[in-house]
Amino acid sequence: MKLYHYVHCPFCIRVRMALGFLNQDYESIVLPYDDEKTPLSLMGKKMLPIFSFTQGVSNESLDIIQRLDAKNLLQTTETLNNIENLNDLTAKIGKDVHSLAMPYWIWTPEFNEQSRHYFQSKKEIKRGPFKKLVQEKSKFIKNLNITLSEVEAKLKPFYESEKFSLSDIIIASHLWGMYVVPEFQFSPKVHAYLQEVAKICKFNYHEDFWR
Ligand SMILES: N[C@@H](CCC(=O)N[C@@H](CS)C(=O)NCC(=O)O)C(=O)O
Repeated sequence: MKLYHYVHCPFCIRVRMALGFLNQDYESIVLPYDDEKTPLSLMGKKMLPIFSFTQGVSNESLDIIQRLDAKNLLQTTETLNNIENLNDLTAKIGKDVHSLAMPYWIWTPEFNEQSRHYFQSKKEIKRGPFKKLVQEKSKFIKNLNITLSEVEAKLKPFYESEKFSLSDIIIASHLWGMYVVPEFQFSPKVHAYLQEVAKICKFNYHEDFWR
């Protein structure tokens, strides 16, 4: 089984965390962000993650996890029943996290000059110049902290539950990016939650990031 992914991508990270939790071996293939040919030839669109099962290929993170978690060890069924609320929450988190993290992600070893230029030009169409995003950092941090205080209030100790589930993977995947943003600090409770989730999923954000 093969996972084609981008190291920074929260949707790809969902799958990596689920694979870690489920102790599934797989081949990790990190694609350069400007490689259009590989995803187009595998799936007909330029979008990762792509997961190649022994039978069939999929490129929707939640479809991949649903198939991997056939025994529902991640409470995938229950999580997918509540997916609209989680999608709203991750969209809200993603808006601020991406504006804050993207200008830093492009300087990590995942990118070279060409892929950095490709990524930045593409993302600036939607979000505006990265320089401006960095200048407006405090606005995004303020918004994110409001959202995170709402998340924190729902940790029991996992998201709305005493039991770890796919919901935690979905939320944590969107938050790792903040660990590369200077001047940002998670509250002690959210930081402890993320570290616990990482342990459960045998996931090391920095190890892969700075490789
Ligand atoms: N709904 C998809 C979303 C995946 C997605 O948005 N992937 C982004 C990276 S984070 C992508 O491949 N973007 C390609 C591009 O914009 O060139 C999933 O959950 O897997």
